[in-house]
Amino acid sequence: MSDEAEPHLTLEESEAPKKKGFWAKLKRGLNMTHTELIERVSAAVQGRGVIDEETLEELEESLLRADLGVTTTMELVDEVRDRVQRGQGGDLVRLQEMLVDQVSVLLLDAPKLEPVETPRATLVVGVNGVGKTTTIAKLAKLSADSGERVLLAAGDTFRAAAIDQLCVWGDRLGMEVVRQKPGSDPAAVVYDAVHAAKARKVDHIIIDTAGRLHTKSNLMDELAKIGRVLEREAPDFSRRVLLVLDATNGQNAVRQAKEFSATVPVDGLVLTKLDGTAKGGVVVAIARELRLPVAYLGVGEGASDLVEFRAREFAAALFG
Ligand SMILES: Nc1nc2c(ncn2[C@@H]2O[C@H](COP(=O)(O)OP(=O)(O)O)[C@@H](O)[C@H]2O)c(=O)[nH]1
Ligand SMILES: [Mg+2]
Repeated sequence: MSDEAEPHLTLEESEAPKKKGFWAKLKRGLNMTHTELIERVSAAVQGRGVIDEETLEELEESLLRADLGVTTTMELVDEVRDRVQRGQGGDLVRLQEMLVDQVSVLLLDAPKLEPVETPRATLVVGVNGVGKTTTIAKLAKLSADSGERVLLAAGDTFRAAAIDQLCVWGDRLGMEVVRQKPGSDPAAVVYDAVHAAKARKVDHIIIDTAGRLHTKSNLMDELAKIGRVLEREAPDFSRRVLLVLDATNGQNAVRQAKEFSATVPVDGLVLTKLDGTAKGGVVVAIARELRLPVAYLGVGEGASDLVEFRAREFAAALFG
């Protein structure tokens, strides 16, 4: 699959990212969803030789099973039906092209993550198990690969194992991790991290947090306190909050994102574990319903298994 060519891109938005392996990683990560979306529709179109109501029904079911959500599914199916009636139908390839176009348009309409200048502090939030710590390692690698000095802050002080896990990543990546004892105040960890960062001329501090949704007010207080520490101790650092969601949770991830973004001001989303689900269409549902920028996609457990979210490429990997 790594030999596969980049899709032919026409929209102005999508100068293909030059990062090596981007397309191969994205394709591999979305493989299960792609199969879910294309296999039965493909069999239907090829079996019947036309795009008719029955093939449209297959398409509708596939879109729903891949978790694109009811609204988007209905819009897509209606649009395909319209085009077919206007004589733009045809074979499977034509159908795939239509879907890539339509989904790109939907995704391009969603907000984009504003780049923030260095030095910057990224706060990573999300419920336990969604992939926060792993995502931090990936973000750190991305940052370091682009020449930035990175420092990690073990702000999930709730469990010793969480601190240790971040330190293991720090060792692997050759990055400093600022930590304190389990149970200590995350804002104090951030305070230490900021001072270490200034001393070492760090460009990017990435902060792990214990995102426990059942203690919403605690979470809010905790994040507000971290915010105040950054404001006071590092006013020159730009800040952003990334919410990590597990794509294998499907529509539950949508609910989680709604709850979180009502509690915490979120700048962007990271959808993880796309490699382990046939429900990757949830990315489309989330991008449209939440009006929050999807920033990155997690496509594996390794430090390199993160790709930037790009609308056109994402649509092409789903349906192309
Ligand atoms: N397959 C896959 N596994 C992932 C991905 N991101 C995280 N994981 C796994 O999900 C589990 C929980 O991740 P972790 O970073 O500890 O989550 P946290 O509790 O939110 O910090 C670990 O086993 C990770 O290896 C991903 O993109 N793909
Ligand atoms: Mg963690």
